[in-house]
Amino acid sequence: MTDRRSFLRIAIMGTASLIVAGCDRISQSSWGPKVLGKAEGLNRRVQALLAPSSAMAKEYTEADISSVFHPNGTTMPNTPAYQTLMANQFRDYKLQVDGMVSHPAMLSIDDLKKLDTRTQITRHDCVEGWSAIGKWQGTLLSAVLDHVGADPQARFVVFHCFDEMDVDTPYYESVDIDEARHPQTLLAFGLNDKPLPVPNGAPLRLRVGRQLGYKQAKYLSRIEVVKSFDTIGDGKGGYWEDQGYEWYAGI
Ligand SMILES: Nc1nc2c(c(=O)[nH]1)N[C@H]1C(S)=C(S)[C@@H](COP(=O)(O)O)O[C@H]1N2
Ligand SMILES: [Mo]
Repeated sequence: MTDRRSFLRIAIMGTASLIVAGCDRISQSSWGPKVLGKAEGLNRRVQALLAPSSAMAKEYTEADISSVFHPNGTTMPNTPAYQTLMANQFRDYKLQVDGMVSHPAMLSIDDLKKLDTRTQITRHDCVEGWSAIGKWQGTLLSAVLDHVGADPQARFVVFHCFDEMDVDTPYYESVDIDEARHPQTLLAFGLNDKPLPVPNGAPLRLRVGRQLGYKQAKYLSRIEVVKSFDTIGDGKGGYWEDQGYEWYAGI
């Protein structure tokens, strides 16, 4: 089983790295979305066999923590809303939580700290071919979903970010409810025992232990509980997915 598992994993990662050259726009070329589309079907089917929804991502020790957690993608959102919050050290920050919930809420970092929190040392893998191990501290997303009374009929959680990739196109991502309620899925406010630094997504970002780098949305402004993401962005569930990346980015 172990051999078969690692063989499949290598096969998947090989396919993924051949066709996904990085967090750039190569996938906008005409062959990109087509090839990715095929690989996604395979990846999702194989992944479903390998990783039941309760499988845990590997956790590491303090000794494994990378000395520098390389920042990538946006490292300083340039929107006025973000700049204003940053100027006041995010004291006025509130995460908006809405969509299919019975009690929409605006949650400060202190509010989030009062819900169930967790610290975990996990590895981040970017499709550009680098990894880093960090110690994340955050609130369980499942605790937030319970707090706002998420509708059991909902299927996805969408993460809206402060940074714009193009004019009026903020970064966004999504995960399904299983991934959202997984015990290693955090809204992280701390990295390596310090408040989350701006380059890594201050004041709050998503950490999903079992997914690739681009799923780990930084600079969260709002999370939205939905039944489908048809009306969000171009309807593929994330900024990079709209450019042709896979929505299911399991590692
Ligand atoms: N809001 C936002 N989230 C984002 C990105 C981004 O550009 N904007 N880049 C993604 C990518 S491709 C990676 S690899 C990770 C990088 O996280 P880091 O800066 O902490 O290394 O953030 C992801 N989340
Ligand atoms: Mo990435």
